[in-house]
Order: sequence, then C-alpha cells, then structure tokens
Amino acid sequence: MSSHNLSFRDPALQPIWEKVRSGERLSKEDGLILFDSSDLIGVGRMANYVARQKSGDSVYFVLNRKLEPTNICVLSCKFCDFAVKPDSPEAYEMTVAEMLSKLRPDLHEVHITAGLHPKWPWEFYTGMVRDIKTNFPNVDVKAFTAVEIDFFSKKFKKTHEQVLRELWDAGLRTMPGGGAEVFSERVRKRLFHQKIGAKAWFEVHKTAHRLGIQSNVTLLYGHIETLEERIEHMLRVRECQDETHGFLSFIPLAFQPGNTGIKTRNDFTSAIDDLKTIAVSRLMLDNVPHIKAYWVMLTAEVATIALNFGADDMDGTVGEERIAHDAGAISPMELAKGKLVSIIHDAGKLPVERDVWYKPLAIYPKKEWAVVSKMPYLNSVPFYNGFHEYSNLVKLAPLVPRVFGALAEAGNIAAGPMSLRDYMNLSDDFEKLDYGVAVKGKANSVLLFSKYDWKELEGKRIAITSETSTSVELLRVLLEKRFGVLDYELHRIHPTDLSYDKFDAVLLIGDQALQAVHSAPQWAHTTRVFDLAEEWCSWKEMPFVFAVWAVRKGTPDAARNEIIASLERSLNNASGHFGELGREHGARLGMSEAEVSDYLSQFRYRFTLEEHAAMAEFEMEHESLSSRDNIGMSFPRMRESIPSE
Ligand code: V47
Repeated sequence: MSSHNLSFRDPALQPIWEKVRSGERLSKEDGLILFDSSDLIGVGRMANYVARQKSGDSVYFVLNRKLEPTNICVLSCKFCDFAVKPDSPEAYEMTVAEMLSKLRPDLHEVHITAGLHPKWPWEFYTGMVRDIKTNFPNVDVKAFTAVEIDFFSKKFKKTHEQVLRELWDAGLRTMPGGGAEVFSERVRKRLFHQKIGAKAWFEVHKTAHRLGIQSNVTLLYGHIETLEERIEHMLRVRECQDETHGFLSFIPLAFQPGNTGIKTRNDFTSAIDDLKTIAVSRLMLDNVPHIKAYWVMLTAEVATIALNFGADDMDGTVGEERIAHDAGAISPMELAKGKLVSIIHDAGKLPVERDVWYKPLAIYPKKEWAVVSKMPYLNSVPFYNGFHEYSNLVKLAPLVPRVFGALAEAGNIAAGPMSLRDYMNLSDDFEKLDYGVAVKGKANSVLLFSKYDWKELEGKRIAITSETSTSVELLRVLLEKRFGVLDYELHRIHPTDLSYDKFDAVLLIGDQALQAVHSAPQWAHTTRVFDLAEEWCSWKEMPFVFAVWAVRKGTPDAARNEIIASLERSLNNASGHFGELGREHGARLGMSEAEVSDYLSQFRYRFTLEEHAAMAEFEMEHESLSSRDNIGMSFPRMRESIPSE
C-alpha cells in the first residue's frame, strides 16, 4: 500500500519510523531517542513526512505586525532582556494613537504582547483592541499571553473567563503562545519564579479554547533546560490538545542570550539543535496542526532548512520585533512578503498567505509549478497516497472546497477534485477527468441536522459552514425543487464555531459531518439527520457527484501526465486497503478502521457515463433555482454556553 520507505544511518530510528508511518503515537522514550540520535537527516525526513501528510507542500505565512505597547513590567525574569522598570531611561509606553499609526489596512494579523504594566487600567486594554478593530476591520487581533491574562485577572479582580470574554467582545480572536517557556518547576524556580507556572498557563488556554478562542503554544529552549524537560513540555501540550483541540501551532523559540547573563552573549543555539527541536516537535505533537519556524529568532537561513524538517509555518512579516532584537537576534528587523516567498521557494515549498485561522488567502507558486489541491477530507484520502514524496513539478496544497474554488478562479491552481459547483463556474478554464467523488445512496458526507422536517423548514434559519460550496447548492435544490420550500435564510458560520443552537438547522460536510455523527455533540441529539446525497439519489435514481477532478486547460503535458499517473497510482494502491489508508485520519474523527473502510467503500472514485450524466442533471436543476446572492454572515461567534469542567 503506502510506498514510503526510509532507511536510516541510526538503526534506533527504524522502529520509530514504523510507528510514524502507521500513525502510532510516539512515547517519551521515543522522543529521547530522537534527540540523542546523530542521524539528524533521518529525524528530519520523518518530520518532513509528517508535515507533508498534514500540509502537503504548503508553508504558511501571515502579513502581520507585532505591537509591544510597553516594556515596563512588574516582573523581572532572568531570561528576559526586554522588560524594564518605570524609572529606566529605556522605558516606553505607547498611546493607542501610536499603536494605530503602526498598522496598515493590508495587514491580516496584529500580535500584541506587553510588559505587565503596574498602572494601566483595564479599559486601556479593551480600548486598544476595540480601537484597532474599528480602524482596521480586516486585521485580526492575536493578543495577550496567558501570563498577561492571569495578571489582568488578579489585578482587575475578574475570573480568567471574564477577562477573555471582555477581550473577545472588544475584538480579540486568537491568543499567542508566549509565556509557556518550559513547563518545568525546576526551570521556573531558577529563571522566572515570579511568573505563572504550567498549571495556570494551561488553565488560561483551556478556558480560552472552551470559549472558542484558539491559541498557540511556545517552547523556550537552549538555556538551562534538559532534553527530557523539552519532551515533557511537548507531552503536556499533546495531552491538553487531546482535550481541547484549541492549539493552532507549536512554536519552538531559540533562546537569545543577549545580556540575560544566563549564557554568554554569543552563545546561540546551534543550527543542529534548532532543526532537531523543530523536527522532534513535529513528530511528538501528532495532534497539533502546525509547527512554526519563527525566523526572527532562528535566522532566515535556518528557517529555510526547518521547512524541510517539519515546520510548515513562517509566522509572518512581523514588522518590528523588539523582544528578539533587544536580546541580540541576528535576523534583519523586517522581512518583506517577497522575501518570505523566496525563502519558502528556496525550500522547495509552496508559499500560502493565510489568516489567523490558517485559512489560505493567496498562494504564490513558482511559474513552473503545477499546484494540486489536496482535499483535506477523509473521503479524498484514496487520491493522494501515490503522489511522489517530492516532485519538481507538482505541489500539493490542502484546501477545503470553497477555498479551492476561489483560488482556482484567481488562476493559481492547476488541478484537484473540484467541487461540482465550482466546476460549473469554471468549466471554460478547466477540463474534467474521469475521477472524482460520487456516491449512490447514503454517504454521511453532507448532512443536514434539522429541528424540523423538510417541509417545515419554510421561513427557517439554516446555518452553513464557510467550507461548503456544492453542498449548499444541493441543499437549495432539494429544498426548492424537491420539497417546495422557497423561503428560508442561510447563514454562514465559522467552522470553529460549534454553537449551532440558535439555528433551526445546520448543514455540515466532510469531516465535520462525520465527526458530528461519531462524537455526537449535545446539539446533535435534538435534531433529525438528513443525508443529502441519499435524498438526491432516491429522488433522481442517479448518483450524486460531490467533486470531479479537473485540470486547468493549458497545463503543460509533463505536469498533466504526472498528475494523472499519480492519481492512477494512488487509486490502484488504495484498492482493498481503505481501512488501513484512512486509519489515522479516521481516528481523529472517532472512527474505527472498520468504520473507515465501510465509509470509503461506498464512494465511486472512477467516473463512468453515469456520473457524468448525474453532473449534467444537477447542473440543470441548479440553473432554475431562485437567485440568491446574499447569504447572511455571522462570523465567528463566541460560544454561548460553556460546559462546566
Ligand atoms: O514568552 C523572552 C520568549 C516569548 C527571550 O504565538 C525569549 O504566534 C528567546 O511568544 N530569547 C514571546 N526568547 C514571543 C512569543 C511568540 C513569538 C512568535 C509568535 C508567537 C505566536 C509567539 O519570547 C516569551 C519568551 O518565551 N523570550 N526572552 C530570549 N532572550
């Protein structure tokens, strides 16, 4: 089945590789073997394999700016070269107007962290977030470490939850991962005894995650911590992530000695240690979506290599980086977007500009590359196991259907399993192939969870996630043409926003639909579940086509041939091995290997005339729908009710 074979100079890596390729979790002992191994390249190749499984060839970056409103801090942690006391000649305090003057409308993220200021009132913090959001609505606010949230909670006598709710109301959307340092009491006592420890740090992040605020988590390494402490740190993150799924990225931060007195000024971590720490993080943290190579501290050169050692995110343009600079970081202060793109190209990877939730906004392939969309749903797993591990021609990018459609329209994607709806729009530019995802009967891939029967949906509010493209059109065809329901409201909601109770029905697709069936969230108990493909098939006695593989007209033959050959290899390899192939992906959705095998076996991946005819039928029904341009947006919402701990 899977044709990935790696050989290692260090035989101790072989059993770890067996675990990695079968999706088995690594233990603490495995982590220590990885750190001890002299086969750095072997460790890196395993990590690159995992990163590629998760992110294809994509490497993400965001147009962002870091704001550090003050360096005055009530703490004096030994490793920090940034914080000063109020009477220091270097002390500074920014006004909100000064903060706003540093931002530009084309930014997508502002990352705010500051010293713990002894005098600033609570309203100053909520005010700065609110004013940024009002003046720059496109800029998402990633603000305040757990250390700051805990400080606000004590100083202003509010619970963590109150602090987070008020910041959310002001416009905060995600939290940075700072202040984690190393989750070791030994290190904390020696280097930052005044700072909160692991217990409070996790309490803050777990509360944030429950409220729908996703966050990052850092590891500060290369000072007095042991390798065992680094691994233990990762294991604590993994355990928390199993519970909350709220972490977006893990960020190993290389310690910058500066004038901290902990190490001599030029005693930077070695590139080997940096690369190994990135790779081990990728391998240990199987449940964290992204590993960040923070170039400001790593240097651009090491970051380039890190992108082949498990990292899939570069952070961003950053702008001003006072913490790292003051402690002597040797990177330049500003890397423009063009520079980031060329660093990622140098690594042979595909630059993807993203928002704070990792939604791709634009991609920047090299001219000679053909970008293939990797549909990140379980039902598409059989397409991708035969794509070469490394190709100079074809690059894979995981894109949910709607984003794939938008980027294909913008002109930068060569091929992929295109949502039927998008293919209907783009058929002048794309040629369809005889591959796709279709089903005749029930599929659990497009589900409507509804408090009402079909005909009673007249005048009701239906939530759809922002990932869907074809399925919302299928829903409309069924409502209007099959059940005669003409008056209904559609509202797009953010995929992380799982509080659907305000709606009369919710449409879920792909993995979200499977997850809702297999992990049965509370709201799902009160609803009926309609399988939309099944409704279509029993109405039309035809299969329903979710997606069809399409290649952009004019794609050079070499790339087109490679794409088709890879697809053939994938489907041939997959046949008879669905359970094994989808085991790891299915486990994340709470499905057993047998359930995965049953699920995947229902689909038709090779198309015949029947599927092509079914596409034409859907197109015909779709053409005669009522026109409906404005779908209400509620994006994203704070969870209404928080389950008690
Ligand atoms: O928590 C302090 C670290 C962190 C030094 O979430 C130092 O996207 C190295 O958290 N040498 C703040 N590191 C930075 C941070 C961060 C950075 C980039 C992205 C994100 C994110 C978060 O910087 C602190 C501390 O661990 N730090 N002093 C030093 N001398």
